[in-house]
Amino acid sequence: KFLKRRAVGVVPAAFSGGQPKRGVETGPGHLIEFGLLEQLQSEDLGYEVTLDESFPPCDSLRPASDPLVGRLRNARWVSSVSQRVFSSVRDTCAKGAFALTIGGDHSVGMGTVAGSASVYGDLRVVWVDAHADINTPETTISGNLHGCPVSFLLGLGGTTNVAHFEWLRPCLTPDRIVYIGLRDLDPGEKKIIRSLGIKAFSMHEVDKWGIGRVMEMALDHIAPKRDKPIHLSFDVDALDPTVIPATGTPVRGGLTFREGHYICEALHETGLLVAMDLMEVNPLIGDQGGLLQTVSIGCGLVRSALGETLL
Ligand code: EXY
Ligand code: MN
Ligand code: MN
Ligand code: MN
Repeated sequence: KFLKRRAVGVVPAAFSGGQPKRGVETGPGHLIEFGLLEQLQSEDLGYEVTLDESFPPCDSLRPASDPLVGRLRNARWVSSVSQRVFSSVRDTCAKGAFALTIGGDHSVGMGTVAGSASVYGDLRVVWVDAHADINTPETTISGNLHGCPVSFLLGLGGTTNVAHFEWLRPCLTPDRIVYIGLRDLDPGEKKIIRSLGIKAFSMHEVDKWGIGRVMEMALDHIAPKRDKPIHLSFDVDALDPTVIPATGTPVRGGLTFREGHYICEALHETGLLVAMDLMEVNPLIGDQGGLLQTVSIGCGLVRSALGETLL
């Protein structure tokens, strides 16, 4: 309904500055090496695929000095990389193509969603994650910005006045985002979600209703008439660590392989999906077998969101 062309623009967000573990900046390279782009071009899917090859390597945008901004770490670096991601996603969406961002840590989610929202003013967001990523500069305990992108998108708790983030303006409201897969929230994040009444399907709700019903309820909340553009921000740590071992902040009790794919399939079926992020693939966590499994399943999730079916 919204995409004008059967085309995908890929942003390889090779970035790790939103959290302390190295390795996650090599996630995009591994996904591409595994054949993600060819898979999307294959006979089955048949997309025209464009890789943003001008995306700079992680360290090239790293400032010489990046002092703490309050508790926030690497604020200048996260801001400049996120702004770069923002432009690339915005340009892809403006061309009527599907914007696919592969990561890389989830801090750049502020750039991906801001980018698609700048083209699709009425954007809705499905945030699939073990974590809510909604800490503010005041509530964050770790100071890691991959735990904060949603609060920047909503303009919560002083995020509109954080140094270096002047380019980022709030582009989302609490009624336009829904969470799936949550199970590891900081106390301040729970308070924010409750007080803003943000719709969230934690693993408890997935257990209770099943993923089929959860997807219906999630869509009824953000697009009751099924007529709004949707951005899927998928953190691979939403899946159980037995399924996705190569990620930096694994939390037990996660989504199954099929539940993860079902989310992507159900969103594709709506015909409303305009953008997807696949984030937090960290090839340096765990062994070679776990890496291969993570990368192969990561590619499968993207293919499902872009229309691959089982039959
Ligand atoms: N809530 C914790 C923090 O703010 O540091 C953990 C965040 C992990 C975020 C990962 C990307 O989803
Ligand atoms: Mn997460
Ligand atoms: Mn995340
Ligand atoms: Mn994570």
